[in-house]
Amino acid sequence: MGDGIIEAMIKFPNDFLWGAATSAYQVEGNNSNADWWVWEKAVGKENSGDACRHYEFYEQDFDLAKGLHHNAHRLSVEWSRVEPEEGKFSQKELQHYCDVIQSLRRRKIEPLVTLHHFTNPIWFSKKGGWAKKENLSCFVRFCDVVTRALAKDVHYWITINEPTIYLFHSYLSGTWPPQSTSRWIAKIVYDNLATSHLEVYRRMHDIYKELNLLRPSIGIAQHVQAMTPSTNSLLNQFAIYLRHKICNFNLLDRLNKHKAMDFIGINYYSRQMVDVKKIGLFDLLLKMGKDNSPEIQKNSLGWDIYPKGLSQLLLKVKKYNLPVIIAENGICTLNDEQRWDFIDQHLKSVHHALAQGVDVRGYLYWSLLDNFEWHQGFAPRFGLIDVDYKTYARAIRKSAIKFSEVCKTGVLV
Ligand code: GCO
Repeated sequence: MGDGIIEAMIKFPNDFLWGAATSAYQVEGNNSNADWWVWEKAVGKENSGDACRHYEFYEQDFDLAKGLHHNAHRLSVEWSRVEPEEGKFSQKELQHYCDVIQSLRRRKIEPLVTLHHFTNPIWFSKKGGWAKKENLSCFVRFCDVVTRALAKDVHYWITINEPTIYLFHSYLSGTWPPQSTSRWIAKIVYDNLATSHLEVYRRMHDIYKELNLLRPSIGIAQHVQAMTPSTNSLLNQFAIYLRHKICNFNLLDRLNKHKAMDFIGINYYSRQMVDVKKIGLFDLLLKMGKDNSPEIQKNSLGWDIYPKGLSQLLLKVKKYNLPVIIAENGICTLNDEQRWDFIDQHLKSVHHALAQGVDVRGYLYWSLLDNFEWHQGFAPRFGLIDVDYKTYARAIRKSAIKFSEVCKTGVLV
């Protein structure tokens, strides 16, 4: 009987992490030593500029998060700030991130720190970036420095955000810098990203031991997509099998084999409608159909909203037998009721997975603030908090208030 009642009122575990996620380049502003900074100007994309001026306003932003009952917050350390020139670390910028973490701690908000979130220092890209194996030691050194600086106040770390998405946009589709489209290079980059995680994971654990600190929890944030077939053809079924294996789970399988994850960060937004008519790698892995049926809602970028896909994927992740944190889940929309509906439906989906025994430890909405959505600029509005890009005024959305009730009580009504 008890279980039935708990299920009906949708109660999350007591120590659940509740909050939102951001990344440095998207919110801080003026990350002028990053490769993206140069690239967005060179290609004439909307510039990130001052972004949300979160670099200056982080205290106020964390006050807002605290007021919304968040007990966790995900942020990233901008490599190009901390190491603007190769081998020269800025004490001032390291101190800035120490201050940021302290300011979360003072508010009793658990920080989750990402070490790489899509951007690189200009000097790193000039050396060939992730395509050169000999460059990996640069990233490892940066992680070493940041770990030593923040270790005593940080328990949760994410080494690399969405390696497969970074790989896809930067090294396959050619949408993001360095706009490479060579499959050969992409394979090298993929291996280099995986190798870096393994190396950094080990080093970070060693540093914590050396500093006599409690064992940290180190993971990766993996972007996963649900898949539904346009028809139940064998080809569609085969494509779905391949896409799960290659795009969603290959990296996790690989890192898990090395026992190099203490938790799995899951970033979930949407599903793919799989519509394959021809055999061929491109069609099998990338061919998409469109679902224009009225019951499928879309966000303002046209991505399908598919809440049950989240629990389907969480059930697949159960095989790793590791704690899971939803490191990103969110919607860009100008309709705030749609935002709340999205959060509500996805939380129900997370709860469904919890009830099936998936060890989900937290949910971080993407994002705390409206922010710079990469090549899409500032138009997509993902924030719990609206940002006026003329005055930088923040306005809490109604969806944020509704979400804050769940953060406060752990109950979804
Ligand atoms: C990603 C990133 C974020 C995005 C968010 C919305 O998933 O691509 O982690 O930087 O802004 O996902 O697209």
